[in-house]
Amino acid sequence: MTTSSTDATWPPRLPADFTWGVSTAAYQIEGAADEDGKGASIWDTFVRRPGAVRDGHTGDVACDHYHRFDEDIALMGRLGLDAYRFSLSWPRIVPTGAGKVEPRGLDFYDRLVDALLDAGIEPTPTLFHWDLPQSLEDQGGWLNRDTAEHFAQYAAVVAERLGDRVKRWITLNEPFVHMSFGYGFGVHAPGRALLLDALPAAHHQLLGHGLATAALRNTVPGAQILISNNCTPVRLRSDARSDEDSAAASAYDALHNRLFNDPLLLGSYPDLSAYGMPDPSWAGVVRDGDLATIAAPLDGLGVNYYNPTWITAPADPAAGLPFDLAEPEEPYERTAFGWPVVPDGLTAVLTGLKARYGDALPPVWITENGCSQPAGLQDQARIDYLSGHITALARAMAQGVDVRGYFTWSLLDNFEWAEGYHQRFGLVEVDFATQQRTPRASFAWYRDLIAAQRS
Ligand code: IFM
Repeated sequence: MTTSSTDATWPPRLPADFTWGVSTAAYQIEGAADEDGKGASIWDTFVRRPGAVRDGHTGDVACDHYHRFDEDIALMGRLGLDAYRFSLSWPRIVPTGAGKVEPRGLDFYDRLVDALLDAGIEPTPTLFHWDLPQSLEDQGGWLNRDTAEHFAQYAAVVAERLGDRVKRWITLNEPFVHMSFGYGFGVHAPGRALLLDALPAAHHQLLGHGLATAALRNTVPGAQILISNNCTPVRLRSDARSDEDSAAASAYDALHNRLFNDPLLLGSYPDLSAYGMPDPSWAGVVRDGDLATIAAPLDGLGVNYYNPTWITAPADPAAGLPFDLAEPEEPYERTAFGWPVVPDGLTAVLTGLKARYGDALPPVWITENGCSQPAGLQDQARIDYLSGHITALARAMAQGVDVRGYFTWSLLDNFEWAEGYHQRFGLVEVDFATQQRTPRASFAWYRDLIAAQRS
């Protein structure tokens, strides 16, 4: 196996039944945005807003995976994957989000699941990866409690159709990012800049998770149910350690990490007093019984990790948020996106989860980790990124964290939200003009790593 990892512990020896996978999402790869009865999603709408996405890129065609999934599964077969994490497009299955089901949408996922199983790859669908049906957004989206109920009904529909073959399910992808980027700052769909008034979108997503979990358990005997949270270790600059800075870091941790992990694993919300919560509006959002629904037992916690977040006290405390985002002073390597490469942040996230939740922490799955790098087939920087992070997760396992699987983001270069096609996360390069797929050096590296783990 070729790797340039300088870590003496490379390659780590992970358990024989450790799951190796890749991750994708529907809007980022499928294309076929208006095909076979699919309804519009908030991303179909948002990409048409002038200036919303770099260079006006859209996911209309993306990787054309809808028509080329056989070719993509063949690539997965060459990698020797155990599992494939993808997302189901809610508006492809229930075009207006509630009510009438589109059989052609279900047929697509039926074919995809069968093809994966034929290739010996375990399908691991995510029910919601940010492409809310536009009709539901027109009624308030995740700010409207009814969306949680509709989500559970949609979960029941897909469980009924796929549950005889799909056993591992992920309800939501990164509800923090959807709440903050989509409803808080408006840089993702649905493009609403509500700041703290976005908080109900957190609760309603979590409620939707809890209701969908019940629906899946009713329909799929032995279902394994996860949720994928974006987790970040919160760090202070070494030159900024005042009490105010520490308070700001704690407030950020509460918003990014604990707002989503505590209700799932402890059945309570963290202290949000730095945000003026609870206030009457929040109290009206969280109703009796909701937290018990949200805290229904999970079979696994999905962790998506990319980098730590540096925080300082707000320069202007009256400006609205109790923290400012900061830059680290350390000269970390950066991905093409500009994100610092900090593998030990993954060890910190995992051991931090164990320290906070103890026995309440179910087995953990790294459901996303990867990096954007410049176009080109020789992507040694990606190999270094991945080997560093896999070493970091092995270190957390050595410290007692039960990690069951690792899914690289991503199989293919794809539509990277507000960045359009400018950020390339793929083990496989995609020429978007021809749809030609060409495996990169990291593809062979990941294939060899998986084979070596099994030998
Ligand atoms: O592409 C995204 C994905 O949709 C969610 N997690 C982070 C990835 C990289 O930004």
